[in-house]
Amino acid sequence: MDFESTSFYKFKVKVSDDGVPSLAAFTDVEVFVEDVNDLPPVFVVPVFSAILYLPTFLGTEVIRVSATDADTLPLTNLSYSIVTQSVSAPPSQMFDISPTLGVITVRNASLLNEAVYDLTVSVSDGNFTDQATVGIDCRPLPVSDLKFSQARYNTSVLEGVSSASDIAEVRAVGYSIGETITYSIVTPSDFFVISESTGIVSTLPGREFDRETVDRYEIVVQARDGGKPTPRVAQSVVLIEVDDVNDNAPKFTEESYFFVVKKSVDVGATVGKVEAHDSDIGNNGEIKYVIL
Ligand SMILES: [Ca+2]
Ligand SMILES: [Ca+2]
Ligand SMILES: [Ca+2]
Ligand SMILES: [Ca+2]
Repeated sequence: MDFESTSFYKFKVKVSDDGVPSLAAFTDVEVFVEDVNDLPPVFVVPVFSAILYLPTFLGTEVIRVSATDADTLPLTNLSYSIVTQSVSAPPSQMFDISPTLGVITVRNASLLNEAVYDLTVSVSDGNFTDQATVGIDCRPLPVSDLKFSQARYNTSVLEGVSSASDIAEVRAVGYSIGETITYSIVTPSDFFVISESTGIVSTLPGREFDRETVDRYEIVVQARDGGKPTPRVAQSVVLIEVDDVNDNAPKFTEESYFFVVKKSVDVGATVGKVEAHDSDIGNNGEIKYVIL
Protein backbone atom coordinates (compact mmCIF):
# COMPACT_ATOMS: atom_id res chain seq x y z
CA MET A 1 0.00 0.00 0.00
CA ASP A 2 1.20 3.47 -0.78
CA PHE A 3 -0.21 6.47 1.04
CA GLU A 4 0.77 8.84 -1.74
CA SER A 5 -1.34 6.96 -4.33
CA THR A 6 -4.30 5.72 -2.23
CA SER A 7 -4.72 6.76 1.38
CA PHE A 8 -8.14 5.17 2.02
CA TYR A 9 -9.90 1.89 1.11
CA LYS A 10 -13.53 0.94 1.76
CA PHE A 11 -15.14 -2.41 1.02
CA LYS A 12 -17.86 -4.81 2.20
CA VAL A 13 -17.20 -8.27 3.68
CA LYS A 14 -19.80 -10.99 3.48
CA VAL A 15 -19.99 -13.95 5.85
CA SER A 16 -22.26 -16.92 5.11
CA ASP A 17 -22.98 -20.40 6.51
CA ASP A 18 -23.29 -23.72 4.68
CA GLY A 19 -26.92 -24.32 5.70
CA VAL A 20 -29.78 -24.68 3.23
CA PRO A 21 -30.86 -22.08 2.59
CA SER A 22 -27.55 -20.30 3.33
CA LEU A 23 -27.75 -17.32 5.71
CA ALA A 24 -25.37 -14.39 5.41
CA ALA A 25 -24.35 -11.14 7.08
CA PHE A 26 -22.48 -8.09 5.71
CA THR A 27 -20.16 -5.59 7.26
CA ASP A 28 -18.31 -2.47 6.06
CA VAL A 29 -14.55 -2.28 6.39
CA GLU A 30 -12.56 0.97 6.10
CA VAL A 31 -8.79 0.95 5.87
CA PHE A 32 -6.76 4.12 6.39
CA VAL A 33 -3.20 3.90 5.14
CA GLU A 34 -0.88 5.63 7.59
CA ASP A 35 1.75 7.81 6.00
CA VAL A 36 5.37 7.08 6.78
CA ASN A 37 8.41 9.14 5.96
CA ASP A 38 9.31 7.19 2.83
CA LEU A 39 9.95 9.99 0.34
CA PRO A 40 13.07 12.13 0.24
CA PRO A 41 12.96 15.93 0.26
CA VAL A 42 14.05 17.53 -3.01
CA PHE A 43 15.41 21.02 -3.53
CA VAL A 44 13.19 22.97 -5.94
CA VAL A 45 16.25 23.56 -8.15
CA PRO A 46 19.68 21.89 -8.03
CA VAL A 47 21.55 25.20 -8.32
CA PHE A 48 20.53 28.47 -6.70
CA SER A 49 22.21 31.72 -7.57
CA ALA A 50 22.25 35.08 -5.86
CA ILE A 51 23.91 38.45 -6.19
CA LEU A 52 25.24 40.05 -3.04
CA TYR A 53 26.33 43.68 -3.13
CA LEU A 54 29.44 44.75 -1.25
CA PRO A 55 29.97 46.25 1.25
CA THR A 56 27.53 44.05 3.07
CA PHE A 57 26.60 43.58 6.69
CA LEU A 58 26.07 40.88 9.27
CA GLY A 59 22.63 39.33 8.89
CA THR A 60 22.00 40.50 5.33
CA GLU A 61 19.66 38.10 3.55
CA VAL A 62 21.33 36.57 0.50
CA ILE A 63 18.75 34.12 -0.79
CA ARG A 64 16.14 31.71 0.48
CA VAL A 65 16.49 28.10 -0.63
CA SER A 66 13.61 25.68 -0.40
CA ALA A 67 12.81 22.04 -0.90
CA THR A 68 9.62 20.03 -1.16
CA ASP A 69 8.72 16.70 0.37
CA ALA A 70 5.71 14.68 -0.78
CA ASP A 71 5.02 13.11 2.63
CA THR A 72 2.25 14.65 4.72
CA LEU A 73 2.90 17.64 6.91
CA PRO A 74 3.86 16.26 10.33
CA LEU A 75 6.44 14.12 8.53
CA THR A 76 7.92 16.96 6.51
CA ASN A 77 9.75 18.96 9.13
CA LEU A 78 12.54 19.94 6.81
CA SER A 79 15.79 21.19 8.23
CA TYR A 80 18.33 23.12 6.18
CA SER A 81 22.06 23.32 6.77
CA ILE A 82 25.24 24.44 5.08
CA VAL A 83 27.53 21.51 4.40
CA THR A 84 30.76 22.29 6.21
CA GLN A 85 33.62 22.15 3.84
CA SER A 86 37.34 21.85 4.53
CA VAL A 87 39.15 24.69 6.27
CA SER A 88 40.70 25.64 2.95
CA ALA A 89 37.21 26.28 1.55
CA PRO A 90 35.87 28.89 3.92
CA PRO A 91 32.47 29.84 2.43
CA SER A 92 30.77 27.92 5.21
CA GLN A 93 32.22 30.45 7.72
CA MET A 94 30.94 33.41 5.74
CA PHE A 95 27.27 32.52 5.62
CA ASP A 96 24.57 31.19 7.93
CA ILE A 97 21.37 29.38 7.09
CA SER A 98 18.18 29.35 9.10
CA PRO A 99 17.42 25.63 9.67
CA THR A 100 13.65 26.06 9.44
CA LEU A 101 13.31 28.77 6.78
CA GLY A 102 16.29 28.07 4.53
CA VAL A 103 17.23 31.75 4.52
CA ILE A 104 20.95 32.26 3.90
CA THR A 105 22.41 35.33 5.58
CA VAL A 106 25.83 36.96 5.86
CA ARG A 107 27.72 35.67 8.88
CA ASN A 108 31.06 37.37 8.43
CA ALA A 109 30.92 40.38 6.13
CA SER A 110 34.62 41.20 6.49
CA LEU A 111 35.68 37.88 4.92
CA LEU A 112 33.80 38.54 1.68
CA ASN A 113 35.65 39.67 -1.42
CA GLU A 114 34.54 40.27 -4.97
CA ALA A 115 34.21 36.65 -5.99
CA VAL A 116 31.68 33.92 -6.56
CA TYR A 117 31.30 31.65 -3.56
CA ASP A 118 29.82 28.20 -4.00
CA LEU A 119 28.04 26.81 -0.99
CA THR A 120 26.70 23.30 -0.67
CA VAL A 121 23.44 23.21 1.23
CA SER A 122 21.63 20.19 2.55
CA VAL A 123 18.02 19.54 3.48
CA SER A 124 16.96 16.71 5.74
CA ASP A 125 13.55 15.27 6.64
CA GLY A 126 15.12 13.26 9.46
CA ASN A 127 15.51 10.23 7.24
CA PHE A 128 16.62 11.37 3.81
CA THR A 129 18.67 14.30 2.59
CA ASP A 130 19.17 16.20 -0.62
CA GLN A 131 21.89 18.66 -1.58
CA ALA A 132 22.04 21.71 -3.78
CA THR A 133 24.61 24.30 -4.75
CA VAL A 134 24.26 28.01 -4.06
CA GLY A 135 26.41 30.33 -6.14
CA ILE A 136 26.77 33.72 -4.45
CA ASP A 137 28.19 36.40 -6.71
CA CYS A 138 29.68 39.18 -4.56
CA ARG A 139 29.95 42.42 -6.51
CA PRO A 140 30.56 46.02 -5.63
CA LEU A 141 27.40 48.06 -5.42
CA PRO A 142 27.18 49.62 -8.91
CA VAL A 143 28.03 53.30 -8.85
CA SER A 144 24.95 55.37 -9.53
CA ASP A 145 23.28 58.61 -8.56
CA LEU A 146 20.76 56.71 -6.46
CA LYS A 147 21.67 57.26 -2.82
CA PHE A 148 20.06 57.58 0.57
CA SER A 149 19.69 61.04 2.01
CA GLN A 150 21.90 59.88 4.91
CA ALA A 151 24.64 57.24 5.11
CA ARG A 152 23.24 56.28 8.50
CA TYR A 153 19.98 57.00 10.27
CA ASN A 154 19.64 57.10 14.04
CA THR A 155 16.43 56.53 15.92
CA SER A 156 15.17 55.00 19.12
CA VAL A 157 12.37 52.90 20.57
CA LEU A 158 11.11 52.67 24.12
CA GLU A 159 11.45 49.35 25.86
CA GLY A 160 8.30 47.62 27.11
CA VAL A 161 6.12 48.99 24.33
CA SER A 162 4.50 46.39 22.10
CA SER A 163 2.26 48.48 19.85
CA ALA A 164 3.38 49.22 16.30
CA SER A 165 4.88 52.66 15.77
CA ASP A 166 6.74 54.51 13.04
CA ILE A 167 10.32 55.12 14.12
CA ALA A 168 12.15 56.44 11.07
CA GLU A 169 11.69 57.53 7.51
CA VAL A 170 14.52 56.74 5.13
CA ARG A 171 14.58 58.43 1.77
CA ALA A 172 16.39 57.77 -1.46
CA VAL A 173 17.57 60.69 -3.58
CA GLY A 174 18.92 60.93 -7.10
CA TYR A 175 16.02 59.64 -9.15
CA SER A 176 13.61 61.40 -11.43
CA ILE A 177 10.00 62.21 -10.69
CA GLY A 178 7.80 59.37 -11.86
CA GLU A 179 10.39 56.65 -11.21
CA THR A 180 9.29 54.04 -8.71
CA ILE A 181 11.62 53.32 -5.82
CA THR A 182 11.14 50.19 -3.77
CA TYR A 183 12.43 50.07 -0.21
CA SER A 184 13.28 46.90 1.69
CA ILE A 185 15.13 45.73 4.78
CA VAL A 186 17.92 43.42 3.67
CA THR A 187 18.76 42.23 7.17
CA PRO A 188 15.69 40.15 8.09
CA SER A 189 14.25 41.25 11.39
CA ASP A 190 11.48 40.04 13.67
CA PHE A 191 11.02 43.55 15.02
CA PHE A 192 11.00 46.00 12.12
CA VAL A 193 9.26 46.45 8.79
CA ILE A 194 9.61 49.06 6.09
CA SER A 195 6.96 50.40 3.77
CA GLU A 196 8.01 49.45 0.24
CA SER A 197 6.74 52.70 -1.18
CA THR A 198 7.32 55.34 1.50
CA GLY A 199 10.48 54.13 3.28
CA ILE A 200 8.83 54.48 6.69
CA VAL A 201 10.36 52.05 9.18
CA SER A 202 7.99 50.78 11.87
CA THR A 203 8.04 48.33 14.71
CA LEU A 204 5.92 45.21 14.36
CA PRO A 205 2.93 44.97 16.70
CA GLY A 206 3.20 42.52 19.56
CA ARG A 207 7.02 42.58 19.71
CA GLU A 208 8.20 44.04 22.97
CA PHE A 209 11.65 45.52 23.34
CA ASP A 210 13.67 44.84 26.47
CA ARG A 211 16.70 47.08 26.84
CA GLU A 212 18.22 44.73 29.39
CA THR A 213 18.28 41.98 26.74
CA VAL A 214 19.15 43.90 23.55
CA ASP A 215 19.94 47.61 23.75
CA ARG A 216 20.50 48.40 20.07
CA TYR A 217 19.57 47.10 16.64
CA GLU A 218 21.19 47.79 13.32
CA ILE A 219 19.23 47.14 10.16
CA VAL A 220 20.30 47.65 6.57
CA VAL A 221 17.80 49.27 4.23
CA GLN A 222 17.88 49.14 0.48
CA ALA A 223 16.33 51.29 -2.22
CA ARG A 224 16.01 49.97 -5.74
CA ASP A 225 14.61 51.48 -8.91
CA GLY A 226 12.88 49.62 -11.71
CA GLY A 227 15.83 49.96 -14.12
CA LYS A 228 16.26 47.16 -16.66
CA PRO A 229 18.21 45.00 -17.02
CA THR A 230 20.11 46.13 -13.93
CA PRO A 231 18.24 48.16 -11.34
CA ARG A 232 20.11 50.86 -9.46
CA VAL A 233 20.53 49.98 -5.80
CA ALA A 234 21.48 52.01 -2.73
CA GLN A 235 21.95 50.91 0.86
CA SER A 236 22.02 52.62 4.23
CA VAL A 237 22.06 51.63 7.88
CA VAL A 238 19.42 52.42 10.50
CA LEU A 239 20.67 52.33 14.06
CA ILE A 240 17.91 51.85 16.62
CA GLU A 241 18.71 52.46 20.28
CA VAL A 242 16.38 51.01 22.89
CA ASP A 243 15.60 53.67 25.52
CA ASP A 244 15.46 52.59 29.12
CA VAL A 245 12.33 52.34 31.25
CA ASN A 246 12.55 51.76 34.98
CA ASP A 247 11.28 48.19 34.83
CA ASN A 248 13.69 46.51 37.21
CA ALA A 249 13.76 46.89 40.99
CA PRO A 250 17.18 46.85 42.60
CA LYS A 251 18.15 43.42 43.92
CA PHE A 252 20.33 42.60 46.92
CA THR A 253 23.14 40.19 46.18
CA GLU A 254 21.97 37.98 49.10
CA GLU A 255 18.53 37.18 50.44
CA SER A 256 19.69 38.00 53.97
CA TYR A 257 22.96 39.06 55.56
CA PHE A 258 24.45 38.00 58.92
CA PHE A 259 27.07 40.13 60.62
CA VAL A 260 28.82 39.28 63.88
CA VAL A 261 29.84 42.25 66.00
CA LYS A 262 32.10 42.20 69.10
CA LYS A 263 30.58 43.66 72.27
CA SER A 264 33.49 46.08 72.60
CA VAL A 265 33.20 47.51 69.10
CA ASP A 266 33.68 51.27 68.70
CA VAL A 267 30.80 53.45 67.60
CA GLY A 268 31.13 54.05 63.86
CA ALA A 269 33.01 50.85 63.14
CA THR A 270 31.98 48.87 60.04
CA VAL A 271 29.83 45.87 60.87
CA GLY A 272 29.40 44.59 57.34
CA LYS A 273 28.38 45.54 53.86
CA VAL A 274 25.16 44.93 51.98
CA GLU A 275 25.16 45.25 48.23
CA ALA A 276 22.47 45.61 45.58
CA HIS A 277 22.37 45.98 41.79
CA ASP A 278 19.84 47.46 39.40
CA SER A 279 19.95 46.45 35.75
CA ASP A 280 18.39 49.68 34.47
CA ILE A 281 20.59 52.62 33.48
CA GLY A 282 20.78 56.30 34.39
CA ASN A 283 18.48 57.45 37.17
CA ASN A 284 16.51 54.23 36.75
CA GLY A 285 19.55 52.27 37.92
CA GLU A 286 20.83 54.63 40.64
CA ILE A 287 20.40 53.02 44.04
CA LYS A 288 20.56 54.33 47.59
CA TYR A 289 20.56 52.44 50.87
CA VAL A 290 18.42 53.33 53.89
CA ILE A 291 18.10 51.56 57.27
CA LEU A 292 14.44 51.16 58.18
CA1 LIG B 1 9.99 12.72 3.59
CA1 LIG C 1 13.46 45.68 30.66
CA1 LIG D 1 14.97 49.05 31.95
CA1 LIG E 1 15.48 50.29 38.34
